[in-house]
Amino acid sequence: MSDEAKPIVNIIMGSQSDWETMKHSRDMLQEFGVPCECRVLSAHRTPRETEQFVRTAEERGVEVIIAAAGGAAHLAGVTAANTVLPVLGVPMTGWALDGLDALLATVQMPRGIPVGTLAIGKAGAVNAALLAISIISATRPELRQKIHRYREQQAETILKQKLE
Ligand code: RP5
Repeated sequence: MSDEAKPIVNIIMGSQSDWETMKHSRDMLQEFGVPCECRVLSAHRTPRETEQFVRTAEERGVEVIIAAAGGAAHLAGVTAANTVLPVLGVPMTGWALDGLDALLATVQMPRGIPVGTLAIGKAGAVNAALLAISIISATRPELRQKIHRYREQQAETILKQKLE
């Protein structure tokens, strides 16, 4: 899979201020060679454009959408309401409640419209990409192999760590 190929994963975020965190998601997808498209789209500030982008994702060949937002974070929920694709929500740290607000807003979806919610901030951004890769690897054995190698390398790194 090359970066030139059609995006399989979309990463959307409520503001450009989320990019510093969400580029870790993009970087992880790139590391696995998974084509993605990243956009700033807000549930509040650009509701019509968000809906249009999400509603057309399936026909564009997208298989997973990662949605990141901070504060009263509705983006992942609104995204999930407009597509049957798996939606992975990443809560962003914020000005007053340090991401707890976004975590609760993203994770507490009422029954019927699921959002898979990751951790707040960078860990969530990285893990959203890894989870997206796991999901799409169900039909891509070469990607499954890469996940196995990634896990092995990660374990080797940990086992090599020395304490002073
Ligand atoms: C949310 O509000 C965004 O996802 C961002 O995390 C937060 C702050 O946005 P800015 O005021 O920095 O644009 O919609």
